[in-house]
Formats: sequence, structure tokens, C-alpha cells
Amino acid sequence: MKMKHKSVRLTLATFTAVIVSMLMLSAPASATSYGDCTLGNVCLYKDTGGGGGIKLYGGHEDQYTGNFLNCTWNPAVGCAVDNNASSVYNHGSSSNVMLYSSASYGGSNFSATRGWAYNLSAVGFNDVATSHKWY
Ligand SMILES: [Ca+2]
Repeated sequence: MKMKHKSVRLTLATFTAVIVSMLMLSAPASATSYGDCTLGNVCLYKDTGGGGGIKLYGGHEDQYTGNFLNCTWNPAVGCAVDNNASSVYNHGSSSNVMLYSSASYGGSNFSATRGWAYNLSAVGFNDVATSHKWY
């Protein structure tokens, strides 16, 4: 009777271990957040709400190149920063940031106030940012 009780405990422990490992596997391996944007940077994110991948910029950028860091791959949109940002967090120390839809600060623009985060889809600027300037 005692042996049987012990084997049930082991089974439960094994079951719990399996569930825990399943939860760890299902968690996004490359989740990003607004918290990843260190002070002094403006951060662009591939998805809304600070998700999907991050790119930090401490200075002006006249043409986005390269890929988001910790990017969650999506074959439809890839991981390139240019024309792909869906949220922004201005964690600068003293300035606002103007995002532009074209290279070298051209096209339409959107101002990200210092200390604020925005879903760019909510302000008509989704997947179009190509350059930015602090001001
Ligand atoms: Ca996007």
C-alpha cells in the first residue's frame, strides 16, 4: 500500500515536470518589451506594444538598415527595420523624436514625445518609418 502511494507521487512529479517544460517551450523565445529600451535611446519594434523585435538608436538615423534584434520571424514581413516598425518608445533623456516615412527625414512624419510609447498603427504610421531625427 505504501509502495503504491509512492509510485503515484512519482507519476505526479513526472507529470508536473512535463507540464513545466511544455510551458517553457511555448513561451516566446525572443519576446521584447518597452522595458528593453535603455535610457538615452529611441526604440523601434517590429510589432505593436513593444513586441516582435527591437532596434535601439541613440542618435539620428537617415536610413534604417539591418534587422530588429530578438526578432520573432514572420515570413510575411521579415525582420528588416525599414518600413516595418509598428511601435516606438522614446526613452531619450532630453529630446523628442520625429519619425519620417522616407530616407533623410523626408515624406510624412510622426512625433514621438520623450517618455512616451506609441502603437504606430493607431496613429497612421504603421510599417512606414524609414528615418528619424531627435529634436
Ligand atoms: Ca510591423
